[in-house]
Amino acid sequence: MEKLLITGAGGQLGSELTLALAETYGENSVLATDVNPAAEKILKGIPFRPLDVMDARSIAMLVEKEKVTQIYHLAAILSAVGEKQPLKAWSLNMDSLLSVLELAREKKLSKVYWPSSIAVFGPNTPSHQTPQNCIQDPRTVYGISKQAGEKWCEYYFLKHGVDVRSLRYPGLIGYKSLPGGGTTDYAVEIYHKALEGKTFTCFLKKDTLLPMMYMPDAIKATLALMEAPKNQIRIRSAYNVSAMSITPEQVYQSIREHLPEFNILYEQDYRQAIADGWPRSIDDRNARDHWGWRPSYDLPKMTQDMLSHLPNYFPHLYEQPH
Ligand code: AKB
Repeated sequence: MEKLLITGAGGQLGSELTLALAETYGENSVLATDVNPAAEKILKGIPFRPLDVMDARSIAMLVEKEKVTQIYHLAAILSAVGEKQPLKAWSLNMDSLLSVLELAREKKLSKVYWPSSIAVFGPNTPSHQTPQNCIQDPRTVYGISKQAGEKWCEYYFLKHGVDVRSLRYPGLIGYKSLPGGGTTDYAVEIYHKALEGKTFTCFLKKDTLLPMMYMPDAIKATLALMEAPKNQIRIRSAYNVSAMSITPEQVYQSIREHLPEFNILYEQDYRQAIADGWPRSIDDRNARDHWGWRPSYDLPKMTQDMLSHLPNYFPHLYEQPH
């Protein structure tokens, strides 16, 4: 029987992916971990252990004790926070990945999942329909760590046969969890502010076009990649995946279709420079051809879904005065 260990299970992707994995493979096949013990609360009874991914020995002991066969290594410091703590971001993102890959080699784990990002690209990358293989010149520590991480994943596959798989996620938008420290976080916060009836101050310019994906699509892509037969996975660095390309103004206008009173202000900060170096759109034909990737959500469908589900997930934020 497979046993899946998830690191960073309390994070934006982790909290949703952990629930999806528990639903797909059964709660007892999943062991959620996070450095923050409070993550246990949002994981709805899924077996949980506190775990600091910087502690390689503790990961190894948990893998041994719990007979773990697969690791979903999601813990990371994202682009915006990474720029504030570059050395910490580098060591957390890289050292923990190397500990997981080494463990996978030593213990012959059956699979490893590790998320990459569009942050591997930079200002000299072709920005429209960014190809799978092209110049990558990341300008953030997060992006550099994802670029190096991709090469390490490929290396462990080629040299040691570790079945490690990865996706280059665009900005992720979901209603079940809050983002933590990314440049694309505005696209989640804007929905919260709209429902709270407050003006949203956007830290990116109104016409900043970025690739984004609704969380159900991100989960669908991850499960499909991990379920695909080994011989269909022909890219062992990380696959480009894409769903939609949108600007803050387009997100704002799509919300106003439902909440016409909603207001926005634009006040860019240091995250604008990060976003300016990232692709505008992504060519994901390899993911489509190799393992059948197809997104289901565009902007109007996502906005409708976000606005209808958010109040149930964060009811304390949206209680109406009596
Ligand atoms: C971030 O903004 O840092 C992340 C990402 C695109 O990887 N959401």
